[in-house]
Amino acid sequence: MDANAVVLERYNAKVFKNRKEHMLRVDPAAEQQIIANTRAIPGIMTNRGCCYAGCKGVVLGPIKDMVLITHGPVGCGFYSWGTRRNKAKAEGDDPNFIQYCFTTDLQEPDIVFGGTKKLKKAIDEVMELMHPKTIMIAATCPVGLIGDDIQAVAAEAEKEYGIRCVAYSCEGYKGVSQSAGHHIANNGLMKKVIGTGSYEPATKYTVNILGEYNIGGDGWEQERVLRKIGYEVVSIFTGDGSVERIASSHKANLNLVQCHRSINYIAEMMKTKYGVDWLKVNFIGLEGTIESLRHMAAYFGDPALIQRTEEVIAEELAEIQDQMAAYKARLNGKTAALFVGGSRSHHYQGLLKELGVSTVLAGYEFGHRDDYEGREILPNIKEDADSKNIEHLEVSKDEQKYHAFLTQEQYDKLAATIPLEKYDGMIRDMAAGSYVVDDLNMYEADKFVEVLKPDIFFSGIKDKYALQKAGTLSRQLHCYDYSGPYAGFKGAVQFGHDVCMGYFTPAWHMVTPPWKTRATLQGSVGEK
Ligand code: CFM
Ligand code: HCA
Repeated sequence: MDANAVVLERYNAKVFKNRKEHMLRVDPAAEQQIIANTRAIPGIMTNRGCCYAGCKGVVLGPIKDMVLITHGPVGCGFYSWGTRRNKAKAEGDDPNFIQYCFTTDLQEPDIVFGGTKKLKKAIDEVMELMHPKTIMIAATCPVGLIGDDIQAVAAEAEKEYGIRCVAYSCEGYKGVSQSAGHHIANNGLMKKVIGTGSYEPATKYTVNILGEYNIGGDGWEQERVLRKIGYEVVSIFTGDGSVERIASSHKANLNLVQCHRSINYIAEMMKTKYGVDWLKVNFIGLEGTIESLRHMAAYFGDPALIQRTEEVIAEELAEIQDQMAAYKARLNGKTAALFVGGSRSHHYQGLLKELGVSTVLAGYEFGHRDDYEGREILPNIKEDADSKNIEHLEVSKDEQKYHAFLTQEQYDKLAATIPLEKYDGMIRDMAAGSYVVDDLNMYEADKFVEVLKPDIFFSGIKDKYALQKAGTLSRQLHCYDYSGPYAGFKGAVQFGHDVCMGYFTPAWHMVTPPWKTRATLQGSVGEK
């Protein structure tokens, strides 16, 4: 039986035709394609967020030493206040503004007469109360509709206060999901921040971790292991991030790309502008972590570094092997469905396999085709909805240079042996017969659960409780249900612990939901 066909059966012809293209059943013998990053059908309960969420919430939100002002009605700032678990610690006497929420609280008169005065006033207040060195401004839908010139306000603030002030036109309606917001945020960082810093790395083996937002402390765990080996992490984009470090990130020798979806733009632009190579890594799962560490060591090519890498791998593994084996013994043979934003549905499959759990269904809210199909077979993705609307950075030929650290010959040799600037995509890592569904909606999630009966459904806050009330364990892969870290060696154990804890506490099976015993909606047609 084809689960996709069962799910699609319910739809009318038009919706059927649209949704069919967003689903497939994995066949490793075929080069499979999927439609992604297109507009959700109006009326369908998509799980996606908006452009503002991707720019303000995801990419800029975790930068701790700046004030981020939401220019718009109060709801956008308020509902994006403290909802993502991007942890951050203050460094020395430097400020950490992460816990605050700043918004201009636009009202009807501002919509009629313009909101720039209020924005200027907000900047004045922020300067008086917080004295940040950097202010960033994120626009919400009405700001774009009424045409407030936020760039001009930012330029004025830079002059008046001698600070860095960057405005982002990331109105929620732009693009088709959070993804457009990542792109806008990346462009702003590239134009106004990266390349301006004066921090000088102390060692030769310097890296940035791109697309790591320190959810539940993941970035800290990665940094712990990297430091132990002998790397210096110049900056993390943007988990526990600081403008100061991001500004100096061009001085690192190698960019590690954890979440390809949200930050491949910066990796590309830094390659073009500063010659910094990038390497796709995955620090989720033991195999992923080990492979990533080995690729990094191979990139730098120093025998001492390669040896130290192996020592650290052996040491870390020895510490956790027994615990991993104990969790595996309990979880072996279970099945999982994964539906997260644009990279975790792929990244977690390896870790689950290490715990004996196989993936029967996986999908992204807003992944692009390269996230599903890999990027080396899709050099020019025509249907990239973001690219249609959003400017790409132009970098002059003069600015391009190869990395001083490697000769061209060395570079070519390395690129041929380790997967520099490549990404394999999710489909090719999945088992034959498993399902891939893009932009899954609540009806489809319910139906797939009915047909495939996964033991665990990894998802987010929007569907967690509906799934659990219907009897399926659901763990949140966005916020880790307030646990974590899940990255690296120690994180793998924490993940195993949390999944076991959830699975062997079958609370939801013990309650009979009211809709199983009585009608919850009643009425009759035609009566007055
Ligand atoms: Fe990248 Fe993310 Fe993700 Fe993402 Fe997100 Fe997130 Fe996510 Mo939520 S940047 S694509 S826009 S890994 S916030 S830290 S958990 S949907 S899978
Ligand atoms: C976002 C943020 C989010 C939402 C999580 C969820 C996050 O998309 O704007 O839906 O559970 O990780 O916090 O993805």
